[in-house]
Amino acid sequence: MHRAGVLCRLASPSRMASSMRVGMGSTRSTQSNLVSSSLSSPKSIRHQSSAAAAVKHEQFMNGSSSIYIEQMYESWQRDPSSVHSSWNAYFKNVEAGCGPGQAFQAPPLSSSGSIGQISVSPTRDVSPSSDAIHSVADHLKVQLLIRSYQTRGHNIADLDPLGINSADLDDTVPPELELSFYGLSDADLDRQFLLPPTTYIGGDEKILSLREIVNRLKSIYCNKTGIEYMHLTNFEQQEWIRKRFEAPKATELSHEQKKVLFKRLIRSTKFEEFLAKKWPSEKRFGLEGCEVLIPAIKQVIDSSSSLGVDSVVIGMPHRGRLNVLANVCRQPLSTILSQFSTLEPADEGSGDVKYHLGVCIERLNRQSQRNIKIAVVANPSHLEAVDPVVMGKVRAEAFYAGDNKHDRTMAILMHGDAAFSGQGVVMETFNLDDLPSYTTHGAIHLVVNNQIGFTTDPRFSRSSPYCTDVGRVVGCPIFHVNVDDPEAVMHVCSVASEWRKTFKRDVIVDLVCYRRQGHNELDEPMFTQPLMYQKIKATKPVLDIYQKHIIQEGVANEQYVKDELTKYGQILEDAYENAQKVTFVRNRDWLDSPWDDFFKKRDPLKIPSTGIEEEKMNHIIEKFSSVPEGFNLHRGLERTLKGRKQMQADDSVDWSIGEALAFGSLLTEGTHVRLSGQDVERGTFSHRHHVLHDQKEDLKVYNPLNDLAESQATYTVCNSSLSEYAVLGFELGYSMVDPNSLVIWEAQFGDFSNTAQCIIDQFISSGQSKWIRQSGLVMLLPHGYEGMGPEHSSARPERFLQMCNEDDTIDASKAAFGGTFEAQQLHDTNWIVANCTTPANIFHLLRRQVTMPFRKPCIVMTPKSLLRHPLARSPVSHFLSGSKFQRVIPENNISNPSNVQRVIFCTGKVYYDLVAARKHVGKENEVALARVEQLSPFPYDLVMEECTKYPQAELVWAQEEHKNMGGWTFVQPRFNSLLATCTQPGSGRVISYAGRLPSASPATGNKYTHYQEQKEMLSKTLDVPKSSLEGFKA
Ligand SMILES: Cc1ncc(C[n+]2csc(CCOP(=O)(O)OP(=O)(O)O)c2C)c(N)n1
Ligand SMILES: [Mg+2]
Repeated sequence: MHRAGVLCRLASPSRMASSMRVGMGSTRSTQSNLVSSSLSSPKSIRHQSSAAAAVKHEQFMNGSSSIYIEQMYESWQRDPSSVHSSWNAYFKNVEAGCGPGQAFQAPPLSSSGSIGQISVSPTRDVSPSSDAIHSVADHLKVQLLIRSYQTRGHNIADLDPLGINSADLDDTVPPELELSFYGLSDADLDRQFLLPPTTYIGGDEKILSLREIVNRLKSIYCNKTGIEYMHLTNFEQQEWIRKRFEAPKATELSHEQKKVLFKRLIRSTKFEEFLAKKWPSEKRFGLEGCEVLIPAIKQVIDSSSSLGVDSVVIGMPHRGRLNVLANVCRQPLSTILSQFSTLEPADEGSGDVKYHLGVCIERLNRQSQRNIKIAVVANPSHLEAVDPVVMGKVRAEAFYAGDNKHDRTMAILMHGDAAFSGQGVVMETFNLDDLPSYTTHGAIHLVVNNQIGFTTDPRFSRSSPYCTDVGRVVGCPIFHVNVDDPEAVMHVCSVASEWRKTFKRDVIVDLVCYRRQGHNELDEPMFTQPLMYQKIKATKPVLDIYQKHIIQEGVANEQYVKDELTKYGQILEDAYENAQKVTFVRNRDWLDSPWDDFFKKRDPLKIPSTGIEEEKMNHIIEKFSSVPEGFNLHRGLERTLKGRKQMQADDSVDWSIGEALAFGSLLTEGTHVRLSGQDVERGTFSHRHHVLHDQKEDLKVYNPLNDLAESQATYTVCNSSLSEYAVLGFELGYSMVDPNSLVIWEAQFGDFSNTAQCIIDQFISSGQSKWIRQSGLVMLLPHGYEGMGPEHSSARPERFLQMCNEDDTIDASKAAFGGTFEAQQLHDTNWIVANCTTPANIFHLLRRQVTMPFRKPCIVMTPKSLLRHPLARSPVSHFLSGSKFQRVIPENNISNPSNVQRVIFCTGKVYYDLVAARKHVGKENEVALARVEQLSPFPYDLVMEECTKYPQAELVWAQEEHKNMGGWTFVQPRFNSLLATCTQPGSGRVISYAGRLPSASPATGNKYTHYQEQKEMLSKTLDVPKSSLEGFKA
């Protein structure tokens, strides 16, 4: 076990006792082993040594003091002279066998209710001098005082540049920061104290006066930086932070660094000023009040770049975004400025407002002299929604770069104070932090904490002291810093970068600032925050403050300042002039994930075949049906694997094999496949079993699809945390990095996808249109009415269909069916919505995602009962070369189409119910059943073929979903416009509906009602009385 872990575990009296027992004469590492064994053995605890017992039962021992005393004790063990003589005496006495209260005696104290109420019984056998005892007690108190500053100093730090709000919403002074709490007073200030090993405030000095101790603690912990780190459960990490803030001069910058900082502040400030001057009535969500954000990000990037990072992905909200694009990413100023004019877009896409746009650039970092790629991910208004998308993108970038520990790839996430504490996706994203298949090994978070969210002040928008408290859950250190001290900001940013590099964990920099304007530049903040804005009006911009500071310090003179201001002013004017010459805007300039050459080699309107060679199929099924020698497989799974082989032999393979063949074939062709979601490794319905668990050895697993060939691509299948919003966002981000991949997110039940609605609406459905960003992400959504109640029946296909961009009418007389019709439809659609009924069809659909010459998200309603349905099988030939995805599966069993009186179109699992019911009522020659497997883009051409085959027949759309749900409202206008305009026989017909009535709830919770409704639907569809379905069971 890690030493730090042990120490933390000891931070309670009982654990302290254990450590003392085993620590006597033992090394730290053996100590840790012994500690765990002693903790697990009550007997051994009962027989602990008297030394430990003595300490454990001291009345002064509590959770806080124990860690100090342990430090002292360890130090004393190594070298008795390393601790004060009073401690030396105390530990000697303890080891000599003094019981609790006997090793020293503290003097009585005056203050009541304080921790200083140390009263012990008189000594018996040992009587050290009363001076020594006094001194031990006072040292102990001073150590506690130091620890209290380390723990709570931030509560009284000077964090608010306005001086009106306390950043932690509490303006009281924690009592443990007062001398009186320990029974100390001003009279003690000049007494000398040996510093404990848990502080670096002394530098080379081991002894300081109490006055100096308090002064130093105040300047470190209660000045413009508030450091929250004592919640970390790792002692080494705490020590690391202490060193970086407590050591004298730790936070100082060189003159050169100060000048760089000043120049960056000029850019940040003057950029906003310039926009305000040129476009006074445009919304831009300026950075005024937090201008230091630009130098802060740049400092994080510089430091990280020096530490080896070469790719940074940034997620950020509206505030200051243009400034970041201009001054951090160095998007050409004229390109940014041209966004303020009303110019026609010159390329595809519907575009987005300027403060949502992304960008991706690669350039030399001047400070580190290393190349660095910086991407800002485009995002919607929906605050924090981009967080998981950024994390997924970072994860994928590192994956493809082989940067497994994220040494070279990292995320920077920016947040507003209100959104950071208010939005649940923040927590969901943090929760991915340490999960093996999701971790990005730490992100750096920067909070623009302007102490307001639109018109709501923090006292009404959060219930926790700081807006950053969510980060404590995952053990982030949190650095709060007053933006009026830009040098302090630079220091925390450097420490944050170094922290991330060292510990590969998240870190938060809380920039406590203000918002000089209203929520946007057109808003009047005095309506709601009159006092705050009076104060803001009287507050000088940080550039003025810092300018004065560097001149006073002699870092720069007036002339230098003037020159720098003029230089940047000229840059802005030149850019403005250039922007006037721009005649169009290009959405492509704002692409955050460009796939430069990938599609250039492909015919844009050709969908290659998706069948595979028989040999490949045999190999995959062979692997998918076996485990390595010596692997202890569950008995039930032995049967499952055997069954897989048998299905192939019987020429009738099931869903799990169809899926495995799709993944396996892509993997062997070099395409990375990633399947993520809740319980996906086994599969919610236990059909998949892609990760087999040895029954005798913990964590020994076998993943057959990762064992297909040496040269295969990686298959990642990972059970996710119980989140939809963050995990779907993550997978979307992952899918944005390399088009040669199949990235799939599966919902436990399709219904649950609605907790990720923002990712679906704002990114997946509209992402390409807004940001010309393609994604081939697949969403697998279990769907189907099987009597499982309102929440486990419907994946809400109607919603996905309603968001399709396809026109719901067609002029069939003019449409050019055949040729490139199918490819063109796919090219134009915003996403594909499918509901497959055969293993072969899901196989082809998944493969088509990768063979298509472009990328489209694909939403698939997937089955539950069909996973085991004896008819939902495919013959081997349906997977082989020459076979392809069937957008419509026509009726194939009717020999004489003229007998057909009714053609039933349907989609998904209801098909099998209809097949069985049709047989039950003996209508196999009169009723034709056609399956629409791809609902969107709507297969007009194939649907027309089906209608034309039966020109006299009635056309019915059957569905098990309620009338206001399912596919009906989507297909109805399409069928009818097709039939109205086609010139083939049977034109002019309309399609009628057979299914459940409209409803507010997706499905009944009552099994009986479910069966009644299902029977009703079947009787309507087949046009038979309900009584004829008596005894029928689907
Ligand atoms: C999910 C979501 N809900 C509501 C809004 C509307 N909205 C836009 S900005 C804003 C206030 C944000 O405050 P904060 O996070 O502190 O950022 P600031 O604007 O202060 O920089 C709100 C409520 C939004 N954009 N996203
Ligand atoms: Mg805010």
